[in-house]
Amino acid sequence: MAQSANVRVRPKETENEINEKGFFVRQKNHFTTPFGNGEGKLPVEAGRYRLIWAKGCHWSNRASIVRELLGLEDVISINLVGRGKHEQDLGWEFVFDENSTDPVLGVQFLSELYANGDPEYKGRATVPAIVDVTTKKVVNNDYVWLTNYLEKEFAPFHKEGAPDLYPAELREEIDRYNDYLFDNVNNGVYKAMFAQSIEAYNDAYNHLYAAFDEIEERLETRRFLFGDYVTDADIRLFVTLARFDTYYFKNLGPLRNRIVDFKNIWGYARDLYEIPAFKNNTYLRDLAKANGNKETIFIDYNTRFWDQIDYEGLWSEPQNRKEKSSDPENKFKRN
Ligand SMILES: N[C@@H](CCC(=O)N[C@@H](CS)C(=O)NCC(=O)O)C(=O)O
Repeated sequence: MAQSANVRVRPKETENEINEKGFFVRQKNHFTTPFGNGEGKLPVEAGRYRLIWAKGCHWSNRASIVRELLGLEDVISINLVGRGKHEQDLGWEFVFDENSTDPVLGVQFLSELYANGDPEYKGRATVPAIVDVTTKKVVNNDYVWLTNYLEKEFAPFHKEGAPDLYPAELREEIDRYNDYLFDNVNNGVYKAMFAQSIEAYNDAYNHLYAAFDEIEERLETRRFLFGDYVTDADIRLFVTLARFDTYYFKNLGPLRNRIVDFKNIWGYARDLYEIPAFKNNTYLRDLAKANGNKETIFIDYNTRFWDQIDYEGLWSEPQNRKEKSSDPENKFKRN
């Protein structure tokens, strides 16, 4: 197939997103127009948007979980991207579709949809991306607020009895906690993994484990981060936890603890994994999948064992987190 002029070679983080001290400084989200009613906002409509995400990417996994928890499957369509093999790195591609082409949007690479959204865009074409199917343009890639838009602005389209993941009385507190999670955990792992100086690495590593210690303590008395019910903050934490022992550990160097070593955090992660929307959107085996060469000596752990480990079985082992709740049979506050 002839390649569209809109396909871009992927710019490298190590060339564009590292500061003079070796710290990773993430590129800014480019498409940040909020959803809502009124001028300058993206209209909230059913059938107009498509969520593009990737199994490995926790920023986008958040949105795929929330979409399903809220019953928005018929309101916002969805598709997955992956990596294809090309001489140059061309970034995310619709590799799971026939002819590697998204059947609704008719393109092969995510960068084409970014270029439709802004021909001058020079950054990495990232997921999550929300595409307006009427224009085939990326209209929002603001992973920071995306789940909150689904929770708040798309409320008229939620299924009956959908969970209230972003209760009005907790919003400020959830936002503050989400910022903390972002700096120390969600982006904390990336700060460590992409650090180009040992100073930057140690700084990120120390913040990450200090946050895990705080969370472990918090979860001693609460079933979920904000008490008896799952909120937006739990989804953000879960998606990083799911990748930690399966995938991130390889690039994090010697670990102080794995997730399974934290009594509360590990029980909490499994409590969430029991919920179908979490499980359906968490591809543990794919996260761990390795493509190292088994024929050589000194082979990394995942290359040797990923196909022997029953990740789903491990994550489905029983836990007793119910004990921490005053409403043990319900994980959600419902509207
Ligand atoms: N939009 C954010 C965060 C989302 C993000 O980093 N997504 C990653 C996957 S987890 C991605 O899509 N990367 C594509 C690429 O780097 O080519 C960013 O621009 O940094």
